[in-house]
This record gives sequence, structure tokens and C-alpha cells, in this order.
Amino acid sequence: MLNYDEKYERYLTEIDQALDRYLNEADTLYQSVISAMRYSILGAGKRVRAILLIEFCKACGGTQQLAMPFACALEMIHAYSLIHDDLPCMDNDELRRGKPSCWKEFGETTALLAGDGLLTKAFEAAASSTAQANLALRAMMELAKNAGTSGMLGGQVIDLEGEGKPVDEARLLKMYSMKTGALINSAAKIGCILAGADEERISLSHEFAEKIGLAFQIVDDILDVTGNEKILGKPIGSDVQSHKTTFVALHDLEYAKNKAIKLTEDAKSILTKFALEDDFLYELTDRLAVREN
Ligand code: GRG
Repeated sequence: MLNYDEKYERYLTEIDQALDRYLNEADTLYQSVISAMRYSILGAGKRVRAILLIEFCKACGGTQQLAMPFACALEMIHAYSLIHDDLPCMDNDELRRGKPSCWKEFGETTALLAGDGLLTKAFEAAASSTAQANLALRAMMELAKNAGTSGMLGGQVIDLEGEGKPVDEARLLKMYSMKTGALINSAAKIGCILAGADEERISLSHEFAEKIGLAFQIVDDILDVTGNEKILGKPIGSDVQSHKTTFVALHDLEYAKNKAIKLTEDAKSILTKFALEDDFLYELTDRLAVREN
């Protein structure tokens, strides 16, 4: 049996190969946008959402092959959101995943279209699912809702409209659960849905994902103030100033660290209700809390 790192590496390779196949359009007349899409999605990113989707599909009796079209769709939607989020009209970020952001490399117009292209391609990939039609349709609905106004996009609006204003905890948590949590949530749920899981398991996967989604965002906030310092097992520095309202800004680093640990432990206790083939999901849940990027 593969150990955690070997299994993770294999996932990265196989997800990349599948994405590469979806993004292989040879028409030279519109290669600029295909190049920008490939540049933004291939060979980088932790693939947390795709891996979660595949793992939950397997945990409910499905296969990687069954999960892959939706796993790729989710990564495409995630990549589109990052491309658009980096644009000068939004966050104006020049770097993404250790290299120039899409708009910096290809210009704003191509980057805008590359994001649109990935969002659209996501539904093309999802529609190539070999799952039972009723399950694929339900998964598609889950994907659309979690990516759109009632999910990630809505969360982005709440975030942008809160800039420069006092943000209370309720609003912050709502924004997190939509902007970051929704896609993570859809990953776990879609994996279960595709495998034909019963409602109890789908709802357990939802509970699990709510917890790791929030933990993931809190860790992101912590990394914002601590640079790339590990949050567990090392003292946390507090030298870097954050200018936006985050979980860390509302509380403090120690509280945020403890909250992330508690959420991680609670999430792992939900995993005990699934018949998992190995410890991979437990380990992944832990590592999301100690990640450095
Ligand atoms: C433009 C509609 C629209 C939405 C943008 C996702 C997003 C919403 C903005 C990105 C900014 C941000 C920091 C969001 C919080 C979620 C988050 C931590 C995203 C980064 O996800 P990772 O760490 O990235 O999984 P990789 O590169 O590993 O895939």
C-alpha cells in the first residue's frame, strides 16, 4: 500500500493528466486563451478540492474514475476564481502559485476570458461524467450552487462589500463559509453523491467539510500574519500587520490556532463514521492545518 506522500503525489499526477486531457484543444486561432487556461491550472496548486472529492467518492464505494470529471471541474472553477480574484479590478495580485498571475503574464483581457473559459469548461467536464444520470445531475446542481451567488461568488461579493467597514464575526463566518467553504463542501458532497451514497453519509460529509473549510480559511488567515511559519508545533509570531478583518484580527493568533486545531479534531471524529480504505483522509485533514501555503 502507498504511504501518504506517495498517494498524494500520485493524485497530483493523475489529476494533472486528466486536466491536461480536458484542456487539449488544438485550434490555433484561439490558442492564446487555451495557453492562459493551461498556464493557470496545470502543474500547480494543492488540489485539495479534487482530492477530497475523489476520497469521499471512494469512501462511499465509488472509484477515482467515476469521480475524476467532477474533480477536474471543481479544480477548474477554483482556478477561474483565482484568475479573476487576481485581476486589477479585484485584488490586483501580480503573483499566484509562485509565478506571475494570469493577467500579469497574458494581459487582463485574456485573463478574464481564461477564467470564463475554465468556468465553462468545468461544466463540460462534469457533463462527461459516467455516473448515473440522476446522480450526475444532482452533482451538477451542487457544483453550480456552490460556485455561484449562493456560494463562492456570493462570498466574494460579501467580502468586497465589507472592505473598509467594520465586519462582525457573524458576517465574517458567513463570508468564509461561502467564499472558501462552499467549494470544499461541494467536493465532499459531490464525491458521495456520485457514488450513490445515502442521505446520512452525504450529510456527514457536509458536516466534515464545514469544519475543514473553516479550519482551512482560519489557517489561511494565520499564514497571512505569520508568513510561512507553521501554526502547530511552533510558537506563532505576531509581527506582521494585517489590514483586513480576518478571524485572527477579530480574535488573536492563539485563539485562531486553537480554533483550527479543534475544528480539525472534530472533522476527524466525523471520518470515523466512514469505512475508509486507509488513513489518507485523516492525514490530509491534519496536514491542512499545518500547511505552509
Ligand atoms: C472571483 C468569483 C470569484 C471568487 C474569488 C477563491 C476566491 C474567490 C478568492 C481567492 C482569494 C482567497 C484567499 C480565497 C480564500 C480561499 C483560498 C484560501 C484559496 C486558495 O486555495 P488553495 O490554498 O490554493 O487551495 P491552491 O493554489 O493550493 O489551489
